[in-house]
Amino acid sequence: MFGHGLKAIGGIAVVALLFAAPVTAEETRFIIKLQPDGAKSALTRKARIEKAAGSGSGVRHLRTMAMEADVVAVAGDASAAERAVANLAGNPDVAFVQVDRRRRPAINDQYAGAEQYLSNAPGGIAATSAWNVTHGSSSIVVAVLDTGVRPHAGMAGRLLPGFDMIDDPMTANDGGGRDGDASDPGDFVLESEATTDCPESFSSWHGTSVAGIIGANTDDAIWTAGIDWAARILPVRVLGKCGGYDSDIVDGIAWAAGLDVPGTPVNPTPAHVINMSLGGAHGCPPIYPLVFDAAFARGVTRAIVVAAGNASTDVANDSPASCRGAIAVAASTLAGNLAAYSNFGAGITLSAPGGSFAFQFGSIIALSNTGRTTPQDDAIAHIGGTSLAAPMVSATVSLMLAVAPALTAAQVRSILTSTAKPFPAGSDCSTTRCGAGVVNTDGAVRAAAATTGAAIPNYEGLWWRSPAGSESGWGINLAHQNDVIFATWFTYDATGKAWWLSMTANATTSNIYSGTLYQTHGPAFSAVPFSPAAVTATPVGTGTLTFSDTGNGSFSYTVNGIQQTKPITRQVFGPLPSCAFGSAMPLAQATNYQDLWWAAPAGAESGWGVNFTQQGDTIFATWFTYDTDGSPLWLSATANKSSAGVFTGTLYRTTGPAFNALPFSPSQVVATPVGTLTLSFASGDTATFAYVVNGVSQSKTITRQVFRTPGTLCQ
Ligand SMILES: [Ca+2]
Ligand SMILES: [Ca+2]
Ligand SMILES: [Ca+2]
Repeated sequence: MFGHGLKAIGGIAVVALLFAAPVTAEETRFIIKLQPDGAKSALTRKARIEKAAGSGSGVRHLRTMAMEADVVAVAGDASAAERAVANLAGNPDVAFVQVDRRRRPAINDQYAGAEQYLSNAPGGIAATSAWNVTHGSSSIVVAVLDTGVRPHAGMAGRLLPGFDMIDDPMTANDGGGRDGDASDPGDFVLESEATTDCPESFSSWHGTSVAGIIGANTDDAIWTAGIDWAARILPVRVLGKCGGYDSDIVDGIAWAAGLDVPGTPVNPTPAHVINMSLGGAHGCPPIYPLVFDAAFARGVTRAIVVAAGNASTDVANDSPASCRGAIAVAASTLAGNLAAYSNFGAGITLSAPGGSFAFQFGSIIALSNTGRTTPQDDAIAHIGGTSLAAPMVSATVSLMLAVAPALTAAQVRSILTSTAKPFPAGSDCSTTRCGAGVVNTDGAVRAAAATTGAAIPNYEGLWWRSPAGSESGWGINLAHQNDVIFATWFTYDATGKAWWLSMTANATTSNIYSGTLYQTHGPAFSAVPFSPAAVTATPVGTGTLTFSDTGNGSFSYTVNGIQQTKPITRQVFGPLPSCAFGSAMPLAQATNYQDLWWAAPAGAESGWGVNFTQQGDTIFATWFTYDTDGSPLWLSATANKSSAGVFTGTLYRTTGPAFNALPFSPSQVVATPVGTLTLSFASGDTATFAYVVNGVSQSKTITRQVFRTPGTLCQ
């Protein structure tokens, strides 16, 4: 089982509590947590444990650890030792006893491939798009509990000093126990050192690879691209030769989170995210939920991300991934299937690319070292495993915290799972097998930013040809809610008649939105009732909006085979409001009414609408509806404030050069008054839309069209 013997402590004392005598016989280690000392016995925990164990039990106190727990050793292999401590476990003074198991890096074999996992491919994490929102923040700290790190040139400037938490010098392989140097001396196992449990192996440089997935320097032309360009990596060394003990890992978690660990200095840079690409068999031992709870309670740590393990089994059989509070990450392929090696099951929180045996799905390129035993030169490795999937989630969280530092642990978990990419059709994954989906770095970062209400560039408003006025007569109105822009393009058909097309454009990055352009026919504007069922939308092409900032961009379209690209800019006729998605203020309280509106209740007359662009006391309204023959028709009005919440103006019907005319000559645009418009706002999201057009008078109640809750507010 897990009774890997302590080969030699060799008299190297860690703290005075340690027995200094060398150990030669096989021993099994346990973690013991006592009940609170209700008797106030004034005994040390060591004395209480020895008393509870009784004389002749063979229970030997090794040291105290975090969470007011203790590590003990018992002579004999695991089964013999477990029998020996059975009495101890039943003692009323003992809260729990668990075997101090060894955990291993959750790594697999080597693969060839590229960093496709960063892309917007179906199984990719869309980091490249997230980078349009943020590159990360150097004030965010990600702890990597692993084999330590090499000072790889691909991570230059990104490493904090960290700590070496490995207590057993044989495991540590750096000549001693705990120390302040978390550099990785190699975790190779020589033939002479090998056991059944611990086969001969080369050094893995595992911690360097994991750290590099998170924080390799990006866009610097060398080595790999990390997911977070700025966060600092806090290496906490807990794995060495043959992995590492639960007791060191738990102390490493406590230290990383900023909690007290006996005999160690307090971590001056507590970690916002803790990554553990490690694990081992058996369900969750009780010490892990304790330290997780304490880490979250300390307040800095917002996520503890754990690799699900590579045993192709239910994650319930792997720890600490199965422990309450962990974000358990399974490995997916770029096609959105479960990686062949990955653990799975109801305990998985979500998946991330881990590299695959199937070459065409790509694998993971990570920072490494050429040394087979001791460290030599910087290198890359082509590797796979849930070890690589977990840091993709950790880096996603560090980017989320860069834009929304106040997110709670619960919010982090909720955003990760709610934004995860659903498994594609035909995937062997389901939510009960591989978690909520594949981590969506872009979606998670945008959702995190939305909680602050300000971080996503918002392009809502009326735009026209740049430079301003050069093609006066047509325009495009953008209703922008989170990752979607609903665009209505006011232009002219080949006969010069007012004509509009609409597009639901989805974000491919924070500054590029693309969609299908539709021409819509429907009941005449004056129809009573207006029946949405009679509206038909026909795709006529595609459009892409690309923004260079929140006031300038380009509109590129292909309509009926005609391709054009035009620079566009905001149309300014008064003081520009500032618009944001997800404002804390309810829409009903807004006093700026800029938005896309439609008949109330929402959807009652789906098919027509009106865009309001409000700058100061002026609303420019573009009303998209249908002519008496059902063809698309738009009318516009400049409505000025006449009293509180009331805006009035003249409605115009416009003719002009066809949308594709070159040049588009504004002098050929003719605007003819056809009636009047009165807007009366009862609140920020309810109004009366009253008009008289060619003698036809109507009044309709309208409301804002919210297609991404909670909508966009301008003020
Ligand atoms: Ca050491
Ligand atoms: Ca060290
Ligand atoms: Ca790089």
